[in-house]
Amino acid sequence: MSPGRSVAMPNDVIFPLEGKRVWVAGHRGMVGSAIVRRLASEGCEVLIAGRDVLDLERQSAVEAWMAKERPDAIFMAAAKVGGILANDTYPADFLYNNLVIETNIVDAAWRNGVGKVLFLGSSCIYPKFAPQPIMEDALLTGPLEPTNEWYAIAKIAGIKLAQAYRKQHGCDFISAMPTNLYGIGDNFDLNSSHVMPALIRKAHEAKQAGADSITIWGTGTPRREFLNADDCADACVFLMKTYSDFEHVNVGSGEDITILDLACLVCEVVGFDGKVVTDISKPDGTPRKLMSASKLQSMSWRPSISLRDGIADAYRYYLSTCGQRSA
Ligand code: GFB
Repeated sequence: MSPGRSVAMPNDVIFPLEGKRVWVAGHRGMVGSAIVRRLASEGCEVLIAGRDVLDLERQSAVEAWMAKERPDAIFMAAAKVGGILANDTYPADFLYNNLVIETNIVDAAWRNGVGKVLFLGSSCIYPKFAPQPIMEDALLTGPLEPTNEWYAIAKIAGIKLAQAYRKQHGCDFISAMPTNLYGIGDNFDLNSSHVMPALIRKAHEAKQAGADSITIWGTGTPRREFLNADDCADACVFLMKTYSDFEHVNVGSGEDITILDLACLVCEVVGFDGKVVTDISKPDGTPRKLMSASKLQSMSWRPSISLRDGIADAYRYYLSTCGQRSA
């Protein structure tokens, strides 16, 4: 049995949230805000702290806030995130900011006797050429993808922090590794965003301008797996309530798609019928990162939002916010 493993059956609720004080660190981000929405039906008290109240990069501030607010559980959704170009351009920020946020929260959680912590990582923790679909035990078996190794190292450190505090101090700290996420609250800035919001924006602006094509980065051949942020939030709440073990858990849809096919699907949903052109001066990144969904599926969790429906929702969100300016 792994260190600190609970003996409960996988589907049993071993950590009910009802009546608990639950802190969602990073509640303004796409995943954090989805977790806050999801927690509305759990009968818990949701704690949030904006940047004006709590700077997660200051250890003393995190310790003081935690000692005062005394959460029973924490979802660690706070992170500096971005797409391939942002990761490649700001390696120091992606490494330092994420490391410091993780260490501050995990250590303060232990010092304040927090009952459960769920750390959120990313599928880029796995080796660039990991066998597909990627099992959880592929971690640290090969070199990382260079465009995002800084972020990946920080996220691997987060998993190891959770494991170390579980092993040394008996803390019930667990980790979930989501695949590429998209949805309500996404970042649509073309320089720093992930591919999905970038494609939605490009297709929308091309439609508005009557253009005959959109340009995507790289060759269009890399494959990516996508999960809607609301499905991810549901999986995180599920794991918080039912999972207690050393190893992290992949959170994905179990299916992937080429970037070119994704671009065509986005154009269809947005209603843009022009061409998709590739810009091979931009990086492709990892050729493929389809995670195995078997561990989470064996606990009987499945996503409920199809890729097409999720893109339509994300497009509606885009139109209701940023898209208005160019509509
Ligand atoms: O989503 P994305 O930026 O991140 O890019 P990664 C995925 C793929 O889409 C790459 C291509 O092959 C990009 O070249 N792509 C095509 C585009 N057009 C565009 C575009 O207009 N914008 C963007 N952003 N991409 C990130 C990591 O990797 O994934 C992070 O850098 C994290 O660390 C995150 O793991 C989930 O999937 O390549």
